[in-house]
Amino acid sequence: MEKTLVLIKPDGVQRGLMGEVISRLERRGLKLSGMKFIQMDEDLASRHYAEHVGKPFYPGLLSYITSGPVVAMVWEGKQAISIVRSTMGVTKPAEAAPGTIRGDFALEVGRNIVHGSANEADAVREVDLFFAPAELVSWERSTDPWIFED
Ligand code: DAT
Ligand code: MG
Repeated sequence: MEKTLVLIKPDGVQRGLMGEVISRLERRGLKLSGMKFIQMDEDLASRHYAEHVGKPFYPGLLSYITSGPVVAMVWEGKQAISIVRSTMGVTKPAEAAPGTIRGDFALEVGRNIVHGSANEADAVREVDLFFAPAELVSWERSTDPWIFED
């Protein structure tokens, strides 16, 4: 089972889309293993977005992600990383397919509602950045056999 970090960014929170985002991941069949409502500070934001330091959009990205509270979550499942990414839609909402979170609720890259880890290495690093091991819950879900074949 893979774990991946999902953030509902400040625009998603402000626009009342927390339930919508959580609901889509939940209905898809992914399993929640951690969740917190936090205000990211500059230190956490710069560590989270370290790969983007020096890019032209970096200052705007940092002020956006620290502009209000976010929901940080860990979702688990077979291929959870790519499933979250495809459920979110591509980075630029104008190009995101309708039916995806970004394709249904967003228009601009600087207000794209959600974050999902891009690959296995990023997922491990990002989950570790936002959650202590004791904050993650490993639990049996009675519907798992109806979602996962084995
Ligand atoms: P993603 O969030 O889909 O993983 P990313 O890691 O390439 O995308 O970039 C992180 C965030 O930075 C992205 O959600 C929005 C912002 N961003 C990326 N490319 C951008 C661009 N060309 N102009 C403005 N903001 C951008
Ligand atoms: Mg990314």
